[in-house]
Amino acid sequence: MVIEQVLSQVLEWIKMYTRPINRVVIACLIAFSLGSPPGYGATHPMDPLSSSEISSTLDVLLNSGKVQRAGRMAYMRLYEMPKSEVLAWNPGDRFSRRSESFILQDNGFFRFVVSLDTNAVEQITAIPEGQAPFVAGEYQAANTLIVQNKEWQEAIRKRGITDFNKVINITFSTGYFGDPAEKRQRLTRVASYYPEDTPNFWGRPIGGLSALIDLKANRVIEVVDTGVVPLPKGTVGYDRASVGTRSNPVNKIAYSQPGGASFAIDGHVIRWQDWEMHYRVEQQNGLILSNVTFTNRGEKRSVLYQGSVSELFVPYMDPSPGWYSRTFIDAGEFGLGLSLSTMLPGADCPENSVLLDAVMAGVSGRPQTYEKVMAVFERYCGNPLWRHQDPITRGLEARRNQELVIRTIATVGNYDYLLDWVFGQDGAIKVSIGATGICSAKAVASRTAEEAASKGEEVYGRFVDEYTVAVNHDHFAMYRLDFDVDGQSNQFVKDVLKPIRFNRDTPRRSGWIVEPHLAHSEQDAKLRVNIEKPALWRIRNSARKNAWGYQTSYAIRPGLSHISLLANDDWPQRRAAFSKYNLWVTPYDREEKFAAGPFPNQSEGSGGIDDWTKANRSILDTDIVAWYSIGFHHIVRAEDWPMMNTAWFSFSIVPHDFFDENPAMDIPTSD
Ligand SMILES: [Cu+2]
Repeated sequence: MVIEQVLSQVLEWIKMYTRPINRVVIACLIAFSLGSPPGYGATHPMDPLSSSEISSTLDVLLNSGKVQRAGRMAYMRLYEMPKSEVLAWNPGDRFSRRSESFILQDNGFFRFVVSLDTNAVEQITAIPEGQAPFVAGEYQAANTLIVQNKEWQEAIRKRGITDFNKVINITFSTGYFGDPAEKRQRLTRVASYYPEDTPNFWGRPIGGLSALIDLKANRVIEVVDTGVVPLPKGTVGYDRASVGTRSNPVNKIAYSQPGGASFAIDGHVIRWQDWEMHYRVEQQNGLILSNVTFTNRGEKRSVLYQGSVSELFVPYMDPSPGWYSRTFIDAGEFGLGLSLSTMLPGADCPENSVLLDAVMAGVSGRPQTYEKVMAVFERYCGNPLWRHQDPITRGLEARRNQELVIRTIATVGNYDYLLDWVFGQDGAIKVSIGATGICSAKAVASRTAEEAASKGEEVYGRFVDEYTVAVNHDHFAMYRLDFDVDGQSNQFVKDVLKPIRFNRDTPRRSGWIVEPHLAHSEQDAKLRVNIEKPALWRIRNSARKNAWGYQTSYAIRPGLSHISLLANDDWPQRRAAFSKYNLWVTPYDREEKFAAGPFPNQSEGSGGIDDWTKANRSILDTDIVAWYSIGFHHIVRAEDWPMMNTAWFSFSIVPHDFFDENPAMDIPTSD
């Protein structure tokens, strides 16, 4: 190892030229500056905290005397080394390890940075804005409070339910609506369900009833009863016993890869053909990919330094008392990593998937294993990557499109989100989110839309069953894409397709040309997908050119993507302002990872991307981060009930003059 050789040479030099006492001091200084060996099993600076690192962090925190024993661990995660150090790191080199813990205590919400090299608390910061996500135990606490509340019991009895323990109470985040007094409280709004004879409680909402609870004061603030509504009785079960099996099944298709997987997982590094990437799972963002490179002609070239979901905003459109606050900011309020679901091979992912566990700190700060929450697999969907038949010779060449997929599934309440990163042999990455699960519904007094027409009960949603309206809503998934296209000096260019009129030298009258617009600062790069004014969005290296004289670049190719229609002065929109644009570009800042701010639970909306970009910082010829929002409006339909089929939305990151030619010309044929 190079560093050790250098170190031993330096030690020789110290022995020769210094006195013994100085030798010790200098040797200590050198050892300290190089970082002590991790000793916790991490083999890469981006590795997630291991079980032993989580345990050590907890020990250091408890022994420091600066943490309340009754404190609750909201997040504990790797505190990344500075980017320059990670990039300078080579396998085998030593590196420093730090953890970052966010602890909910009686006296506030605090961040602790712990050095795992020195086992010391290095920083303690009080979190000024926003609150911790919901932590384990709070759901149960809210349930206990509500079930014992006399007013709530009375409201439940009025609805003909006598056994309170058969009511399921779900704790929703409350958002923030401008009352500063709420900042001193830890709020949840509880909705109740009465599943009775079905395993699907989401399909049996109790109408007209909700309650607001302060989890800090352990008290029910208010029970809101706007009147009794019939209990829905629809057939909403989705297990085999409820839905049966159809009489005309299709034959199963089996996946097999006789030669075994062609990817290798080495620690947390995945290698597949020309691709290499590092993965880890964290409580807030879920899967984080780092150091994504593509090797071309023997050269390992950087594409992304890091990519992950940053936030997921799901506002519902019903303004009524039990519903107006349902404007979820899922990563920050519930945690996408904390919501990861176990995967079922053969349905959630192919049978040949490699399923991986994740270890994260639980609410007590101790390590917890989340089993089979990540799938890595290769797939071939029967499509050619490219093909052509020569019209004269009839010679046919075709190549199969085989891809590498890294998948996690986050089940956040009623919704399940499949979160895919799909790597192609052509150097492209497709990023997809698939929404499935159960639509959120309310009970209404009318049986069907015809009955409701005069009452306006279906204005904000759609009847999907008797006395049941599934409420319309949006999903906005914001991705953080820290591009390093051939290194860190990058620029953002928008190639506008400019319609032109031709002069009289040609029979043609019109066409379009490409007009590049180089973005200088953040405000130049707040963009929306616009089919009437198409443009190509590219992250381009400042200097490097391909063989044909073009700066190497990756394009962000949008898919169908909507933007938020909420008003800018509406609190939910202020809190998730990122949803007003499909694309943002910012200069790299290691602290800027969460598009709606690091702690959106009950936050008023500061500390997110809308705030950062107000400074209109330069994004020219520097390290830049692109933020892409996949947005979709969900007008619920009958076919989404009782279970919604996976609806996929995606965008791609595509090499654009990054190579000199199609890098997938030489992939094997099918035989
Ligand atoms: Cu939806």
